[in-house]
Amino acid sequence: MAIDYSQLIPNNVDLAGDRRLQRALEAWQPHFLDWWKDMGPDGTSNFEVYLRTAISTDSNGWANFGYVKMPEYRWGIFLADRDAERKIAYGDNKGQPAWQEVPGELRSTLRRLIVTQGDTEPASVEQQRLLGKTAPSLYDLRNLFQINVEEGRHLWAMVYLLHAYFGRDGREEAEAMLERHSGDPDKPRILGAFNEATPDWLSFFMFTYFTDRDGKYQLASLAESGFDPLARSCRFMLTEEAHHMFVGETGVGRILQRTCELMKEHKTDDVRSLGAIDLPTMQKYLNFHFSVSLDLFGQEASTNAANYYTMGVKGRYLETRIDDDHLLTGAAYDIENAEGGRIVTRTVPALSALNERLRLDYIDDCARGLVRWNKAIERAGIAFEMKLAHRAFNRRIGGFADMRVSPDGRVLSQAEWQANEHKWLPTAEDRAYVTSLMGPAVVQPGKFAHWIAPPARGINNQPGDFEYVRFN
Ligand code: BYC
Repeated sequence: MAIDYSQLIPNNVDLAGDRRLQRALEAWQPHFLDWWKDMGPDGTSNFEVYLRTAISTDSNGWANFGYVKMPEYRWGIFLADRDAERKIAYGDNKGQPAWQEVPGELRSTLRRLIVTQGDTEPASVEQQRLLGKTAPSLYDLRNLFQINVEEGRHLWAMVYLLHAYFGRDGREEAEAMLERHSGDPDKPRILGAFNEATPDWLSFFMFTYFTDRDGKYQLASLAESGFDPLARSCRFMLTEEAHHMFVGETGVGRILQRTCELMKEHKTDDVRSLGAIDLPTMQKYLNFHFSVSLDLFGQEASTNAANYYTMGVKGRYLETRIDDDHLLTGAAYDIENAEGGRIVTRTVPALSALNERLRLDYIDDCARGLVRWNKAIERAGIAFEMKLAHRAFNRRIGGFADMRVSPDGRVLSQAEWQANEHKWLPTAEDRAYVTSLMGPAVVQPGKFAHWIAPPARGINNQPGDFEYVRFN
């Protein structure tokens, strides 16, 4: 379905056909733009950036490239096409037509999920606000801005749902989305990982690898929602999300590549003396971002998750491809959990284990990128392996939150943890070192900061010295 760009708010939901909704969203738009000015990428209002903008939601139209002045980016409302035959695939309402309106009894549950999802989007823009000042290249700067504008659009996607389907409460929630801020002690963002700082590009790449991947899994679960407008919104958001994880995977990969090149060339592990990021420090950043992202899946055993599923508001990853009854009422599932200070495997009702199951799907997906990174390290002839920490490591949410566990899954005393934490998580000194490498931004086309290798190919197949950002 083509997107109408002649409107103040580009959309493919026939906004012009609903004047009240259109006016309400047009009243929210300046608040969003004020927020972008205050909390979005710092000092970029004159930049022209080679961005991709969706002109339709099908495979030909969603990646249309051209220079855009960032504040003039056309944030809009794009839903994947409607399947008029779509049925709810699971839970008590399995087989019923997908809902086009919010069922009264599910109103607060759905609103809460939409608000939680929406809140993460501006949060990540806020977290990345200063990174443009230290970009390692124009290519990376452009990718940062692409991610920022799309996260802004993902906020629009959720705000549209709130305005269109949740009346006054929804409008209030949409305002509150711009009032909470990442890391604000009084009005923080809802989920933990979105209140952490993203102060440097190693953190940014780890964030886009691990935390955006939570986005992929949560959006995929919400794409199974019985509430069809939510499902269609999430389906389109997923197409954009893939690029964010690509930026993370290749970003980490390029730092690794540079480090390995220097290790080989100078026959040393001490690449800090050569101005690069050593492999153990990268592992520590990985441990941090992986563990913080694992928390985003919630409790291992969750009645919320069971209720979402039974009610038909949030499914499993690729629900319709799973071969079972899609009710799960009698089914059981094994999960690792904490009991009496030990990690034990327990069999629990499958319905209550849905968060954990999604987390396990996510962990498998995370592991795939590590295989590729490790192959590159191996090809360089270096004996080092990046590893995913045990999922009980460094947790704040769920059964493991009160335990101390090493990256290889050993339960530790507090004293053992304290004695070793500096080996597993970035220390203040590690962070200071990584920060010291950052900036000023490298802005000559085709040039890259010393600590990162160039990408294998350009965006939209542009040449290596392409001017991805014009500063005017
Ligand atoms: N931090 O029964 P549980 C993305 C709360 S990322 C703080 O397990 P549930 C993106 C929980 O709210 C994807 N609180 O809860 C990425 C609950 O509170 P109440 C974001 C937490 O509901 C990068 C209590 O603990 N989308 O898109 O099953 C850049 C009990 O927990 C946390 C979504 O998350 C936490 N980490 O699961 C940009 C999808 N975890 O009820 C964007 C929508 C749990 O006791 N959200 N709690 O007050 C959900 O599906 C669920 O809310 C959660 C939590 C999976 C997050």
